[in-house]
Amino acid sequence: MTSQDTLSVPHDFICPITREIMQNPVLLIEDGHSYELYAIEHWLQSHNSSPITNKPLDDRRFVNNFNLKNAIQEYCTRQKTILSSNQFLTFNIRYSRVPIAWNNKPKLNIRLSLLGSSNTGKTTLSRYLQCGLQSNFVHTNSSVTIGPDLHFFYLDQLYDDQYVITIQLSDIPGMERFESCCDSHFRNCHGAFLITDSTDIDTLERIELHWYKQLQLKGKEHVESILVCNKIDIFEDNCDDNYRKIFLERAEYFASLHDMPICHTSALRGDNIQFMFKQLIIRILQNESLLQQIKENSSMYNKSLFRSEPISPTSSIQVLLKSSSRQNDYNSSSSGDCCLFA
Ligand SMILES: Nc1nc2c(ncn2[C@@H]2O[C@H](COP(=O)(O)OP(=O)(O)O)[C@@H](O)[C@H]2O)c(=O)[nH]1
Ligand SMILES: [Mg+2]
Repeated sequence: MTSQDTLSVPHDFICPITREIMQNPVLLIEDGHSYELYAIEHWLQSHNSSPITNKPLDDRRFVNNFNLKNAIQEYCTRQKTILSSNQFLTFNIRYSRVPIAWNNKPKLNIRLSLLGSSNTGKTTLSRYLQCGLQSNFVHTNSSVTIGPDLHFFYLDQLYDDQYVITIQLSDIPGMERFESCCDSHFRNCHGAFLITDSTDIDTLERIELHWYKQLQLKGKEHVESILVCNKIDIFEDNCDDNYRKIFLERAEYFASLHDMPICHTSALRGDNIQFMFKQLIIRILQNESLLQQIKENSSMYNKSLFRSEPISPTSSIQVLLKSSSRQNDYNSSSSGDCCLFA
């Protein structure tokens, strides 16, 4: 730690002589204060007084202060974790294979679902993440989602300096007649995006009355969610003030009632899409019981699925492969990677 870091550390952890965090604190018996070992030794070579009170010393003995040393070590470890997680927070979401250099690292697999009525923009949001704004693919290929579509991403920063975070995103059909095939996605997901079309208040009502309830009923106990108000571009330009006020008040009420953030997105313009994913992922990683489950699932998963040779393509992986030429344009840094994740 640099001396700049000492500005916010507890006063007792700083040596009165060196003004730095102590590594080997010793207690000078007579004045009752602790000092860095080498500093007090050096001081006593030329002084016969306490460095703090300046009073003459009758007893120049000192002893190790083990309690203080443990407290300082704990503090430094905590600080290190915070610093490394801040570095982690700069992550971007990549739609490609995990880099070859990370093949042997432990993986944590987070499962996310896009939930909401048809036509709210779920598929477009997911496609935006895959392709960015670079291609017309985002808007021209939109068709009704029939079965759950799976897409696989990873984060380009290691979590806790060691884990590769992989993301499995399920794009669930909004039509209720297809819902029965989606129960396992409700059951398994760690986080859900509750998607509304902000120009259509009925889609917010469907979140309140149906999608959120289904998630509570069928999903994990600690599942995290975010309310997404999509199509904010039309909302801003084409909806009248009165409608906007009613929609926003109702959305904010629902979100605060269930303690979830709101995210306003435009899949057309690309507004806030990386941000909404990042927010949900961070909430999941900060949720201790979810993180524990993810670690437990992933340790089995790492053993069975992560191998250096590619896994034989399933239908969902074929979806990924079909758009690989575009994804390579978007994630040019991913060239030369070799391991598929599922
Ligand atoms: N203006 C605008 N149109 C959008 C936006 N998101 C999606 N759409 C359009 O809304 C329609 C339905 O989108 P889609 O992703 O298929 O919805 P899904 O049924 O929820 O998967 C498509 O025509 C999209 O191009 C958006 O943010 N703004
Ligand atoms: Mg769809």
